Amino acid sequence: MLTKKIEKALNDQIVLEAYASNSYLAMASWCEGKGLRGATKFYYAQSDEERVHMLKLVKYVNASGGSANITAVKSPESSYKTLQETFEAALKQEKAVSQSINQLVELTFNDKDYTTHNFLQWYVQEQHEEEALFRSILDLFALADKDGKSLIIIDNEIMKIRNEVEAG
Ligand code: OFO
Repeated sequence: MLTKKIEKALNDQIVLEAYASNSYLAMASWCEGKGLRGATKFYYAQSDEERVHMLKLVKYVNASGGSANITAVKSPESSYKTLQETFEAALKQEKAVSQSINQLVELTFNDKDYTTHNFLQWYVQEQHEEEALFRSILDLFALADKDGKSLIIIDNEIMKIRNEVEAG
């Protein structure tokens, strides 16, 4: 059974995951409009993953005697100047989500809710992987500066990275 405090914190996290999903959807749409096939595929898939993260929380809250609230989510940023800017914004967003997960973990530990604490470990690991993924893509842009690689090469690399993620 969730305490009211933890139920609220989990509901806040549901909103964050929904926002992350919408935000990647907006980035996918922006990339699609620019003909960037790799980044389009990457962000559509990322948006789907964030929706799965949201659903896991919704189901956990409901299965734990709480009520998952589905609320309005603020509009995501939808205009960018460059592809690199989308990945910088994405990494910033992932860092904010990681911080929120860490606060949730701390809250469940302090309240001795070890079931939720255990449930959240999956998110801790996921955030670690996602931050690393976005950093590795931003590294490509740093390389491009030095070697003069074109945007299309970076986009192909992003397609390969996404395919590797899907292949596990
Ligand atoms: Fe939900 O995994 Fe990142 O944000």
